[in-house]
Amino acid sequence: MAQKPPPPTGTTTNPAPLPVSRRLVTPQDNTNPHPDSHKETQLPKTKSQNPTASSLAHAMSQPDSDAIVADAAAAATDPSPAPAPAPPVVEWPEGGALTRDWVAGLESTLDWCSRHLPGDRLPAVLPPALVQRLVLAAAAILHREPNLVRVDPRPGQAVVVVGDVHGQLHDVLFLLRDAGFPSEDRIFVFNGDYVDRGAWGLETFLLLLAWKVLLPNCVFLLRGNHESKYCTSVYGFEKEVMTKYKDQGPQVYRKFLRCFEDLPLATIIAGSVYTAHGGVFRGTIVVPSKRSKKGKKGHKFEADFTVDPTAMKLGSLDELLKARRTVLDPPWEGSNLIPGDVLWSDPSLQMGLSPNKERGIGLLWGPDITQQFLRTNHLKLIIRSHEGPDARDKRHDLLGMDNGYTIDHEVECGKLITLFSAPDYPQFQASEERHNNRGAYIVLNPPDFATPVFRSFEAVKPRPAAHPFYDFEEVIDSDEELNLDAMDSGTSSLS
Ligand SMILES: [Mn+2]
Repeated sequence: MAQKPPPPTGTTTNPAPLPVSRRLVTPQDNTNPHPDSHKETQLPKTKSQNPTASSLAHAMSQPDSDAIVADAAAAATDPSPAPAPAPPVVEWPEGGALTRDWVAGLESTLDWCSRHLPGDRLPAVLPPALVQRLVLAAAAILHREPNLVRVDPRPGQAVVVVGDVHGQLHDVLFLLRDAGFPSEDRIFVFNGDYVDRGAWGLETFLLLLAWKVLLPNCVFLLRGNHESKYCTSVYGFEKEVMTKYKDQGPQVYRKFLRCFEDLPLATIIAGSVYTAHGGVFRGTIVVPSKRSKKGKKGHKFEADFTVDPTAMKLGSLDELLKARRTVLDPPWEGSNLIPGDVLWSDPSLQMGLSPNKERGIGLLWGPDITQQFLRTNHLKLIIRSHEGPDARDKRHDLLGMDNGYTIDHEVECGKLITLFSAPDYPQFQASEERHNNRGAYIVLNPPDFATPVFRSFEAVKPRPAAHPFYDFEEVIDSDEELNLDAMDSGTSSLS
């Protein structure tokens, strides 16, 4: 049961060669980010596109050499060459409902801003009122979802599962495009950790929220441990929002925190695949009440067992559904432990359930627990995220995250997979030596959805220049150790 899983290369589909769409994110290309756009995400014809940009795009889409020569000549005589025109201020669409064109426009605007605009000038293009309206619209939808969302694809729909993205906007743009964008054909399930570490957490999360509002039944956004007050105060997102939105920052940040509380915790896809950021969770311990110590006739008797608060059993899906997820920081003590377990736990090759001492919150669980969880719930796969190449460097029992995923447990009923979607992570590193990891996403295809197709991808390079929003040299060791005193345990204190 505890056998070491085979190396990933032997068990995966080789990632396809990078498609033409890589051009989406190369700097010289940003005037027309969708030259060969997927039909559902065609950008509206922009009025502001200058002749150089459109002829360049034309040349890039036409392999014919005469066309390139002709366009190059036209460009040479163009008196107003290159610099990309600033996008218009983003406004909520007339009529109130988001459209595909609007989301595609937002996407290219965010991409443009990340390349050409200092962060603190973002409000000129993305007004704080617009940001708050989008966050609130998404939060209203997320709030109505249960802790455990049942994702039931319609006939023909495939499901794309995505792991941590950590504010690496350009890699997310690439991933969405490479995987085919959310649509009637394609559901997306994101496993959390949208913000922190990377320089564009706000842009990344907003874009995903826009997709959620546009297609609430095709896009599912789960909570990661970084969608919390504590993590965002240490790993950059809070400072990012304050830097970009200045006076309006506190108000905008509060809206984001509220939205984090509304993010659901887990999905079950097509009845057979469980996904969550960290993983499985412990059951609620029921302490017998005084009343239950009385016999039927009211005679007191000594309970013939004692409850060991450290004894842990695997939780049920019913318990997961009943947990209270509206907490700024999932508590590591008390009676509401399920959210912290789901968001912070890690697999291990040691059998059983034990406290996750490295992290100070959540669990470690072994292959026997994976088997028990799959069998009890009639599942075939667990897809969790949460461990990047840095975390895996310290886990000597588990495989490295070089390809963006690992198969950690293979048991009778199925597999446990870790999926990480931020390539070349973290964006800011203190040492010259980078992990140079690839990111990955998983495609689950009908009819059974239980045979994952892995797609690994390289980071989009070069990344636009950006400043970190946290002291990355001091917090090298990511979230492995919590400062429990700094965490806001218990209920939301937001007004
Ligand atoms: Mn995480």
